[in-house]
Amino acid sequence: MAEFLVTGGAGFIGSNLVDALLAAGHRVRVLDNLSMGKRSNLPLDNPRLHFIEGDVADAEVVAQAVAGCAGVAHLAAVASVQASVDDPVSTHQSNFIGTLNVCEAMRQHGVRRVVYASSAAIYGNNGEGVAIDEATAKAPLTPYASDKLAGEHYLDFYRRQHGLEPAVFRFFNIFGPRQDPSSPYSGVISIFTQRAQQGLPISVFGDGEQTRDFFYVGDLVALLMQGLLSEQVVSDPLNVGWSQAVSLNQLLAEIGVLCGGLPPLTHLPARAGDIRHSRADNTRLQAHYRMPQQTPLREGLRQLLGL
Ligand code: NAD
Ligand code: UD2
Repeated sequence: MAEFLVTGGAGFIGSNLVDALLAAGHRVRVLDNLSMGKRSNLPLDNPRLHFIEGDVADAEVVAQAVAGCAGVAHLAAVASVQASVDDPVSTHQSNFIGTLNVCEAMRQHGVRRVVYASSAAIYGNNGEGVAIDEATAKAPLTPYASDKLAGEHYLDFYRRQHGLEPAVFRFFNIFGPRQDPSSPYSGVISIFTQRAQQGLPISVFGDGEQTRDFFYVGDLVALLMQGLLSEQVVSDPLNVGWSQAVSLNQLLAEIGVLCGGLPPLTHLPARAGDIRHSRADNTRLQAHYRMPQQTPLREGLRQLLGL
């Protein structure tokens, strides 16, 4: 069994990946600065887990964390798009310099495989209303999206120049246990389920007929594991979505069924710049990865609600 580094491993997606790697018998190092992640997301008493509290913007810390690993899942980032708009300079340290530090540390230490968390945000508003494929023109509209796209380009440079093996995934809307609901810009499912459980009013921006392609974190982890462990990986970036459109109104109906009713709904104006319909074309992903059996929305919500 090998040892893997998960940057951002104390966060939502990272900690779910850590659980899967440990369950498969591997050893895991986590590098996280706990800006969003929590110690309580990690099984710290597991002797196969080594937690390093540190910053991916610190090249020396990253080099130490990378040395001797079989591969890296690079998930550390300030995941809030709004935070990148409010503070582009500081988020760039985490979201871009952190990625460059990971590339450089891997080159130094001869580690090849890296799984990279890119985002549908790199497409901006392009492809709205159709299934978005990877050839869709890129339109990074925010510092967050620009850093993610730049990270993709740097990983490709290190692949060509230094033999890195990047597996690049462009996540659409991921949901599931441990997603933090505390900001207004948190994932809509984390906000709606928390408020439904607490009986607090729910704000719907617009008419609720906007659609998203929701992907359960456990299904994502199955793909990330393949990205880390497969003999070979395709270097082209791959969209991660089910190519299924679910409206917020459908989502609310599902949550209502599971919670035995919904709190009052308040309709507010649509968010400025909100994308009306976002759906992945996942043909390329299907061609290169063993797709997990889809966790249906209702089952994912059940897990999230602890039912
Ligand atoms: P998250 O905030 O729960 O996880 C990110 C983790 O990175 C946190 O634990 C945080 O403490 C850590 N971190 C942030 N800056 C750091 C730094 N400078 N040094 C070390 N650790 C740092 O968010 P998440 O949803 O689990 O996101 C994981 C990755 O997936 C991120 O790269 C994010 O941009 C990407 N992503 C997520 C989604 C989604 O739908 N959740 C969509 C697209 C892309
Ligand atoms: C997602 C990503 C974002 C970026 C973007 C790129 C998350 C959390 N956000 O934004 O980082 O990658 O995709 O396209 O993954 N809404 C409400 N009420 C609420 C909260 C949200 O109605 O309390 C609406 C919101 O206006 C939007 C939909 O729900 O229409 C989904 O919102 P979101 O923030 O979960 O995700 P999204 O797709 O806007």
